[in-house]
Amino acid sequence: MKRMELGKILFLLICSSLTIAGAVGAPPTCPATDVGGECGDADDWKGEFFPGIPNIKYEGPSSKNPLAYKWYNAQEEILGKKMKDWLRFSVAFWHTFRGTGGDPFGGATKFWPWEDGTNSLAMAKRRMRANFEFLKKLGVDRWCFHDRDIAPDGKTLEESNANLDEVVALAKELQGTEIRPLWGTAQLFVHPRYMHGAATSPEVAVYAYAAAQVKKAMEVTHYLGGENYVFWGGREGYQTLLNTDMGRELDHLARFLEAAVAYKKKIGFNGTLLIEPKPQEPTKHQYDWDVATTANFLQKYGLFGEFKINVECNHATLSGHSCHHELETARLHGLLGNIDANTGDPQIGWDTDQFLTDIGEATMVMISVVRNGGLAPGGFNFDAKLRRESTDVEDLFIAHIGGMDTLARGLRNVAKLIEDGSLNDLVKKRYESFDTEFGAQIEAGKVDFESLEKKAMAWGEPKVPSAKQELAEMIFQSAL
Ligand code: XLS
Ligand code: NI
Ligand code: NI
Repeated sequence: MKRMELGKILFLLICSSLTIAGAVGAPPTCPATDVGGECGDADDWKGEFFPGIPNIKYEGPSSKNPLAYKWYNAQEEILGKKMKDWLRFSVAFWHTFRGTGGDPFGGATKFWPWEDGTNSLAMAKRRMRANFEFLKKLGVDRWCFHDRDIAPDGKTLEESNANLDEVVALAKELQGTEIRPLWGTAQLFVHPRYMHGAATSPEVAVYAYAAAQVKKAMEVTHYLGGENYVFWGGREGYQTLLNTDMGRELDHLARFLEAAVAYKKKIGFNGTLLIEPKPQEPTKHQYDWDVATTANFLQKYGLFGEFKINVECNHATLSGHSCHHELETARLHGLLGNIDANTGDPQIGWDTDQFLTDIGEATMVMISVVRNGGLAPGGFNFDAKLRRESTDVEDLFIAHIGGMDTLARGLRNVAKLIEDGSLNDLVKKRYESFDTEFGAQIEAGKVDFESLEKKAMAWGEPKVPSAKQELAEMIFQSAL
């Protein structure tokens, strides 16, 4: 099977598993550690969901304890800010609590002890309790969710909204004063009604349904104290242009986003609206292809200033860019709002959503974040999942600890690079010919072609210096 075909099928399977998680495969009939030993009311869980897992603490780089931070020390100050304020980590509910490990060739591999094999409302509440115990043990005070990961779809929109309200009320109680959503979003890609898109569906009834879902998802995000709201256009794109009026679909998408801006203001939600680009998967071509395409879309429709961008590293590589490129492009446009922290696999051509473990990559990511002065009110959302073969509850912790330590290490490396200063000097030196009177005039837009021609003739053939690329790489490596 061709790589991309396999990728698409895999993605669809992952997406469908978002709503039917627990119903796939053969889950255990009763939770392993259920004190009463009964599977009646799923909100009956007694005791800890993660017995034996301690609160995760910083132990420093020499620690060999897999359940400890080696580089992430929340309260430590680096470059004038606490690590926790640079990094603002968040757990993605869908991967951590709804991921099944399914792939195109096999069903679920993960059967967490608290799952009863249903997608009931009671099960949704129990899962929410597990989420908050997980966050507290990890020492992370932000989480991200889709409406339909946290509460089951009902038979009608009213019923779905009521389900959501019930779970959200519990989440609000469990959040306490410390924990908040980094962002919320609406799942507009799993249900078959969205097969042609949501805001870009040719069916007006689907457009309306999607709007109603976003309206509700914005309300609950606001109610929970969410700091941002995300639009990922999972099916806002096309499979073939032969049946698609692309101009009309883009206009519809812009109208939809305009209405979201108006509603945000109406309900007094002060969070940032974020668009998350992705070039393809599940559609052949998605409209929010990459940061530059999204920036142009916002500009064209007069939406600049109302939205920022959520850069996902694995989406960056799918669009043929590095994550660093996407972050820098967003930053230069004043659009860098949040990062979906994950990574792809160099040999697999789809969105594998792995936890970032590459220190060099993390250092480049953190270069952009530091240049941006941080991400707040955005942060780092672990849009990342355990691989199919990782099936212990403990692996959920190990994966997050690894991802957090990698980014923390990236931050420490940026501090080293800044302190050393030689990479900065190298870049500055490359452009020093513009640090002249004439160069400054060019940069100020005061030099016309005639004066440039005069200079070119006076100067003769330019002497072109080396780019010092290998030296730049050597300096960078020495900080890792
Ligand atoms: C899928 C996206 C999705 C968004 C939220 O590829 O990354 O998970 O982050 O809808
Ligand atoms: Ni994402
Ligand atoms: Ni993704």
